Amino acid sequence: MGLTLTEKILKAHLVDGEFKKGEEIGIKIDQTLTQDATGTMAYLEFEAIGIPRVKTERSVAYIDHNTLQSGFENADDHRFIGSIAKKHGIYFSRPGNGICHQVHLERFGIPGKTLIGSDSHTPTGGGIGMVAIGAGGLDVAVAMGGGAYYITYPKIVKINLEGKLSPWVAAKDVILEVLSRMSVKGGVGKVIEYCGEGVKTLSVPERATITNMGAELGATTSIFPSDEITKEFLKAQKREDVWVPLCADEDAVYDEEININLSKITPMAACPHMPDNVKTLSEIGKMKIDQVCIGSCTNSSLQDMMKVAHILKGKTVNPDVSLSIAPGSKQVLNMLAQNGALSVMIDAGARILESACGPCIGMGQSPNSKGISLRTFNRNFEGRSGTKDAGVYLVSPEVAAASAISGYLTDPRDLGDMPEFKMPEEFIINDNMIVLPADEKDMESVEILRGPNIKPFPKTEPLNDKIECKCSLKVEDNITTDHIMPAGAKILPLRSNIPAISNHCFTVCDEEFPKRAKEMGSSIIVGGANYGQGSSREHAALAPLYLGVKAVVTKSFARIHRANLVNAGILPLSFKNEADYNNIDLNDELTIENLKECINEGKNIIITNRTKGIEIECECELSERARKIILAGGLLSYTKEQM
Ligand code: MIC
Ligand code: SF4
Repeated sequence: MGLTLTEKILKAHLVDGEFKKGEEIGIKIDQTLTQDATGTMAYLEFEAIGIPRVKTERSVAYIDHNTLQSGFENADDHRFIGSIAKKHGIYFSRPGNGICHQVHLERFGIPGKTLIGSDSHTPTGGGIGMVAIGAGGLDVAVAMGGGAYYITYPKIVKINLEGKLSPWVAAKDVILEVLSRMSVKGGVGKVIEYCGEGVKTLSVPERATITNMGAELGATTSIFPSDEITKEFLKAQKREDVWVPLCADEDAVYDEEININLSKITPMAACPHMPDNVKTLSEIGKMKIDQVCIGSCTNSSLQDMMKVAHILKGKTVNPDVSLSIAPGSKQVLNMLAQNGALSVMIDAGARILESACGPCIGMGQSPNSKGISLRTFNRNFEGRSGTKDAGVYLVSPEVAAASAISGYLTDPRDLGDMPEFKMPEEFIINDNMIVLPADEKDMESVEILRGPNIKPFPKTEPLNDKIECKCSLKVEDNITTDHIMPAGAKILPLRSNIPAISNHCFTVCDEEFPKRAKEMGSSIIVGGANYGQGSSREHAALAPLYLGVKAVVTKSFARIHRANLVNAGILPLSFKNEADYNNIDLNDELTIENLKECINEGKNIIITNRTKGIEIECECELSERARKIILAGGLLSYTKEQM
């Protein structure tokens, strides 16, 4: 029986477990990446593990999220990360060099290699045939130290692409189509593999847009084959030597198959407030807009920017619209500067932003009250833009640019003939914003520069046999990590300070939660389905840990967040019977007993609701390794125990 591409790469990296569907497998990690908003914590954890030099083939620390430096905190974090990278063998991508996923694809990604990153959009690397997975900072720290990364052997979904996209229809529309079919929880436990003739019609940046936004499906990752198009891209990056051809075996067996005819796709938008709330532009109809933001790790490649420049050429941004553009990397920005496209954008009235995440994570450019904002980004969760009542629509760069001119949601197909956008034969290569680590012999002398806002990892303790506490919060389905641990310009500078950031935990849902949880001392949270979807931020587990949360009981979890809860030593419990969601309310008194026995023997766990006088059965599916982590009180304690 043949293997899928994902299986081939996973098998070649297997270091622990049985290579069987549904089993937990440990894979060797070749490369890691971190960004600054999750990086400080990841490097504090790496320090705590105590390994002097990274054991990966390549580890890169990017600065791209917290670039709005309205106080000393972010700059201190950048300096800390720069110094720790230098000491421990990590490449350091300085602020200004670009968004981690865009730069990693350009300069470091290698087909057939494994990559984990402390950012949920790490699957961007699947665009060149890597198995690239988003993970919590602690998992990345362990992988930097040479430890395996553990996943459940995924189900593999084949998306068979036929035909070719029509003019003005974009890769963004392809992933929006996939989202509308599979939903934001349809990818949990799965890897999405793109196959078929249509693959050959898509460039590397287009493939990367699609794998990037596979994160919004909840998928473990997404991957394209490595073919002649991948080779040309790497050649233009002067990295042809790392190319290898890779594809699935002809007789590979998939768990699911989906057919998509590219020629039938039309321009679409994900409507507020979920990436799977997808409608065609004609379904949405005429809609006046206030803002357009172009950029983010999903759509900030040179190809995207050239299409935008073409549409803006000789025009003026509509007087009622604010247009911002953030090219994804220094390479992209520099090429736009050299070929004149940047001048076209400036001339049209675009507000050019630095090559960073920016508005995507609420770092500036929050829309006006009740504003309608079209964004080429990947997430439109309520409030993420920084304006709670704004309506954010996720669209392609083509739709975004055309609408910025007209002032209304506009179908770019109305623009007439689309010129051909060719990939350059050579990108401008200048890695002068990547600082190399110190040589091994000089490591000792590198001083780690710590700012006053950088506080240690919160204390954990081994699992108690009995939990007796109240329910401190009850939330509904599809709670995102942006609800649990909001981002934005005001809160992001506290990412290195868990005691301070925990005061903002869940405040989007309930202003009183941090105070209440602290007063309760220990507590349990109740959630709905797909709890913790979205980002990889382990702060969404570390802040509850700091606030005394012992267990989270839900209908179901998103993958990375569940792993982060286990890593933090918080019990992830699922209602055996979903209807029991209705049997726990805020402030109910709850007891769980015999925990150690239940965890050790894989038995279901009974929550006694003393307020209502009922018993609720919960499942706690944990691998052998996850059980040990929970019993030890989290991955950090477990890793130290192992050493
Ligand atoms: C995001 O897009 O939500 C982020 C900000 O990049 C996060 C990481 C973080 O919260 O720092 C992600 O996607 O993992
Ligand atoms: Fe940055 Fe937005 Fe991409 Fe997250 S999704 S890495 S915030 S650009």
